[in-house]
Amino acid sequence: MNKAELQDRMKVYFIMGSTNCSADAEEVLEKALIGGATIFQFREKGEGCLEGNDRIELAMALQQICGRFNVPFIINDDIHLMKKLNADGLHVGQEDGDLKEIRNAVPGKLLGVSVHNLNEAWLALEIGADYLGVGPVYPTGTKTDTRPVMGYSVIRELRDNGIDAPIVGIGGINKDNASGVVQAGADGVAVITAISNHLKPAEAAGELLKAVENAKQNN
Ligand code: 3NM
Repeated sequence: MNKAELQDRMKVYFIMGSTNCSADAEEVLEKALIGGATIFQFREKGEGCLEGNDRIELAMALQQICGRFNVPFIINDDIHLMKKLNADGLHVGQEDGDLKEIRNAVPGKLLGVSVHNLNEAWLALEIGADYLGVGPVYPTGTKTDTRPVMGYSVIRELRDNGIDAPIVGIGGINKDNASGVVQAGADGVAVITAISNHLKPAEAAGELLKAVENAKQNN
């Protein structure tokens, strides 16, 4: 995938695992993709999450759904699972290990890295990250161990300093505040609950896509 295609894929970056969903995870994903989510990350983490075979089986089912929609399937922080499923990519945070080693372990796959400042962004790009996740933009109740809320400032700082890699903002993003993230310089928004907890995930994804595309047109 070239950079322009990846930038396009960042528009509505849906992330979830079974514990994030108010309904069946497979149904939620299918509806999100019908509504217009452009990329998906499987993140089966936290209290009550699936383990062992159940986790692998859910990942495989979600991967199949992504395949039907031709949407990239990314695995959060689990090189072993990524390789087992031959997923499209891996997303890691700053605490998930040595970035250079991780890059070398998944050649040819998409690699996303969560960053929180300019220095982390340069280091991630230096080792060959394909895109950056920046957050939390807004307060989020979904992940408890986040860095302090940063608003749009870091996204803007990265762009002002010449970073032109694909960027998604993350943390507390919904259809009403998504446009500010794109105006600050992000290519799109990464969300969990705005879609996973919505009664109508297709509608939620569609509204996010519309908000992002409108903001891009106005940029
Ligand atoms: N990472 P919601 S915030 C997985 O700041 C994750 O790096 C974050 O969930 C970061 O869209 C976050 O429900 C949770 O706020 C995002």
